[in-house]
Amino acid sequence: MKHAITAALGAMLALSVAMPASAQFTDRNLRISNGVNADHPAGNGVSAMEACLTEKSGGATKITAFWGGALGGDLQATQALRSGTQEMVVTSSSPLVGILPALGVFDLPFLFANEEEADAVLDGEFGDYIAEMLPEVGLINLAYWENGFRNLTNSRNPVEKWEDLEGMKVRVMQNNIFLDTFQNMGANATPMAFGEVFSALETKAIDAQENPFVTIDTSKFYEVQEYLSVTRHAYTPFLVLFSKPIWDTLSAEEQAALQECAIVGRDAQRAASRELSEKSLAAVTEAGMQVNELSAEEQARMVEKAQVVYEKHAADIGPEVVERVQAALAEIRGN
Ligand code: TK8
Repeated sequence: MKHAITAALGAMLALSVAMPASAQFTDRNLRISNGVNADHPAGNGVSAMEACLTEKSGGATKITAFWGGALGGDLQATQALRSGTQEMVVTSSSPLVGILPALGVFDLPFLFANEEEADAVLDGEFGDYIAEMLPEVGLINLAYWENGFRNLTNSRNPVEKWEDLEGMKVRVMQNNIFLDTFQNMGANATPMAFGEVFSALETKAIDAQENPFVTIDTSKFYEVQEYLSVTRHAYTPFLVLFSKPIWDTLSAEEQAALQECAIVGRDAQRAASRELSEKSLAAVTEAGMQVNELSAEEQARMVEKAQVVYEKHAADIGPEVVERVQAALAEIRGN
């Protein structure tokens, strides 16, 4: 008897020594979705994350990505995460303000001046502070990736000052802060899911939309839009979200691998986004879009015009949230 136990223990010990790290990983296929196409830098991020997961899990953790809104838009996919029917989504924060109003902070017009500020705020304490609010609504934020600075395109006229928006039918994300930002400048803003934008532009149901250069390029908006005005009116991040109900069934090793690999993905994704941004601008110009920068003076007038949106929405976002982001930015800017 004693002998048998010793033998069994010995066998177990041998087994645990021989066991690869992947023993902590169950075979899983994680579905991740996004509204943009696979050639968007989000694709680079997912590929890098996947390679990292393959290595850490010994091949047990797999990702299947769905592009072009194949699993529904940002909001629909995020709701699927909350109910535990989909594992992951790369989503703009903007359509999720109905789920977590604090996310509206990223929709405040002209909040970030450049990528360095966005990175410092998102990867710093403020980003953690927002991420800590998400489990309560059934979501885990693994990392902030880049969507980028948003610019306006339209089929009507160049926008060189905010008055040029008068009566323009502009598609905005499903978000009241964006809606007010454009209404306040005289536009006729319409909230719409991303998946409907191309055909709404094509049929001229709307005149305009706003997105970063890479999206204007990879979603082929240049085919149905004439003018591109470099407004840089908002930097809305991507959240890389994981379903909380599914997260709670993962091993600690699986959770740690996902967190680490989302950061590996982030670095690849941001690098790709920044590299592609200028190339995309060149590509859409080449494709025939008429591009205009705003003069420094008109840019300043637009920023000034947008200030009322801060006052109007601070209460909804949460005054403390707005104060905290402004404090973080003041620190970065050294004032
Ligand atoms: C992609 C979206 C999109 C966003 C928008 O899923 O809706 O305009 O910028 O690119 O997140």
